[in-house]
Amino acid sequence: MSYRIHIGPNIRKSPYFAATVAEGVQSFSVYNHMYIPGNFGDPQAEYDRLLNGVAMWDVAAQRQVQLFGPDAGRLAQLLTPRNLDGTRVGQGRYVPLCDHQGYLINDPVLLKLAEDRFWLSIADSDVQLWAAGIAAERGLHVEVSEPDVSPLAIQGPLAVEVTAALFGDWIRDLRYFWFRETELDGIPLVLARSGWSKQGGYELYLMDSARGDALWAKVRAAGQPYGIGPGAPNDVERLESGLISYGADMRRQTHPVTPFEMGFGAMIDLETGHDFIGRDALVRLAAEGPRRQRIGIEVDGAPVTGNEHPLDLFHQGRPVGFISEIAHSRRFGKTLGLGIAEVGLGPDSTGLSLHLPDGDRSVRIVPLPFSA
Ligand code: THG
Repeated sequence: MSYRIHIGPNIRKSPYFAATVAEGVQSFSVYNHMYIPGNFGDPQAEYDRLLNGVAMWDVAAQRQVQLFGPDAGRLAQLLTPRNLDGTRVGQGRYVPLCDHQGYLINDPVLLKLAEDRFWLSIADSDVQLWAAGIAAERGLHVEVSEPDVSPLAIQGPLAVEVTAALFGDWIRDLRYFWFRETELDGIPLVLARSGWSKQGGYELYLMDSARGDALWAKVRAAGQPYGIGPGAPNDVERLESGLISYGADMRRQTHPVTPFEMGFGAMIDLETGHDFIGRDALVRLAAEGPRRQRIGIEVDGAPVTGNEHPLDLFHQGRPVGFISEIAHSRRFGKTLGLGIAEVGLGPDSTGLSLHLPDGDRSVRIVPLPFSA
């Protein structure tokens, strides 16, 4: 390639931007109108740290949408089909958001900070505009804003040691997706047990963007004995682990998908009658039954390292779905892909293929989660 994406004032910089540049960041992507590091020049070392050691990621682009006020809880429940009854202060939940047609528009982590204060830690779409619009049109008493909050992830099997060294042993007992408001030498933050990998870890939600360099340096120093190094959300690991990436796997404007198709059916509560955006559409879709479903594939032939856009999936020449992301897994010795396809295609289907830049490839549907 002979072109570059330029850095300019229309895209925001993370509070960790300077720190990641100093670490030798080699590429950025754009997520929630903010640069997010892609890699630091040695993908294999970054993958190995995530699987066997510990990595630190600038994930400030996981922006927070804050709901604050007496109707904050009502608005949170209105935004997601997941039943939030029983969610406690200090607890996080994975909460798909749908539009009125029942299509997914984001899949945030919800943090309940207080009875009247919630954060939606969002994937790549403009949830603040959406939530503010819904709140105003429904006459709710709630402020919707984007607070000065920027997550830094510590991921990998040794993340627990690094985080304990920084905050103390209480962090070992934190349950998955739960969090606590705390500070690190006066740096205000929320510490959560979460992160976009299946290797375990924590996320530090920095609450003062002026302290990005300081927080980065403290985590790096505490991680030094454990071989910590920089990294970024890892496409190979996330495919191996079956994590969903809104924007890659689905996007409302380009490749819309319903929660039933995405495999979120068990999270959707249509029984209790609570009101939420998209309810009527989901009731209808549930009655009809899904026409498409999430699939995993293995790609035959030479390793494929990635794809620049969703790829049409063909069955004996007929388009039957799409593959959203492909990556080669050394661990499993296979090229893996995730996608959406018509129901009825199963592991026994033959004649499935993709058009790749270097020619047609046959592929096989395999059960999720992937394995070696
Ligand atoms: N952490 C935080 N914010 C985020 C993400 C994150 N915002 C953007 C994006 N990631 C939101 N999407 C996801 C998708 C998957 C998960 C978390 C956020 C995830 N899924 C687990 C899984 O699928 O196995 C657990 C799901 C569950 O138990 O309900 O962790 O990573 N702060």
